Amino acid sequence: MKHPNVEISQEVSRALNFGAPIVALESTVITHGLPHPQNLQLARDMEKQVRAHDAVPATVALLDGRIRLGLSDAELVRLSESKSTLKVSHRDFATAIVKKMDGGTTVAGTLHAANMAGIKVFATGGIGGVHKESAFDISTDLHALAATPMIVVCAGAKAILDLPATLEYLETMGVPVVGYQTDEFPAFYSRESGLGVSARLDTAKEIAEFARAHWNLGMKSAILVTNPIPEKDAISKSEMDPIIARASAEAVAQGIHGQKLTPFLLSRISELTNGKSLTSNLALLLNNAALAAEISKEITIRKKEWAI
Ligand code: PSU
Ligand code: MN
Repeated sequence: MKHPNVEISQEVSRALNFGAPIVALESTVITHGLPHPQNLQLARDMEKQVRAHDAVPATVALLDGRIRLGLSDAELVRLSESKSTLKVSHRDFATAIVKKMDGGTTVAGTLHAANMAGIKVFATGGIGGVHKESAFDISTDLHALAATPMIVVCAGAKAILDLPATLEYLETMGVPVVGYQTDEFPAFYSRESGLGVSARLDTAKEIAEFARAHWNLGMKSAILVTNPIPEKDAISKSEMDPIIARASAEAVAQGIHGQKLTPFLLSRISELTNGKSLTSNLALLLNNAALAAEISKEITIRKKEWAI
């Protein structure tokens, strides 16, 4: 793929040419989701985890107004240290390009860029969704999931969101919500939410076959694979609920909304749990990178035969 605003690293380019397994990684988690220096550690560990599972990581971000897929270590450092990066969802790409800015791509932004390059699998922590604090705050992530044929591995969505409304929205938009080895939609820090998924699948191979069946029918949406946080790192819903309610009330009281809302809630929750939520966050991200790599291997083995 050649595009004047897009630059793909040599390693990712080569993997694309050879049809080798690739996992796209987002970068809002680095620029706006986690504090320094844990964000840098995480960015490095995500890449390492993908490699340990025999796939090539493609961290997506904007640097000097260029859409980049595959970053060097020095570029990860730069992204993790910068205080003036843009949070890049669909409507922000052009801003970053004309102003030659650095930016972290959200789930929506990463989906768009990775799909342009022909990557099929993407690992993240949690997707954006329908917020509780104001009636029209619905993340672009949901629209991007409806319109982009990729497999997105996440740990569900944080209970900072209105989870029933988020799931209703995904249903309306025709996005399959797959539970990996679970019948329950996971709620990020917690394995439980009391909400269901549209299908349960137990292996990476089954997920690849599911994607093929979905796309072969002409469906254009993503497949959202929800992978519960490992048991040992989970925080129970009853422990998280009051903390989330408090962070949410503070956001309303301080008039925080729009793009700033998610980062505010994430950092307040980390403070209110004395960093316990941060440890969980890192663990689930690595768990998702591993599953995404396994799925991308299953996809690439069959890519030619399946013509996807
Ligand atoms: N949820 C998390 N951690 C995150 C995000 C969401 O638990 O870091 C980030 C993701 O990059 C997601 C974005 O795509 O926030 C959604 O932001 P908004 O709600 O403004 O669309
Ligand atoms: Mn929003």
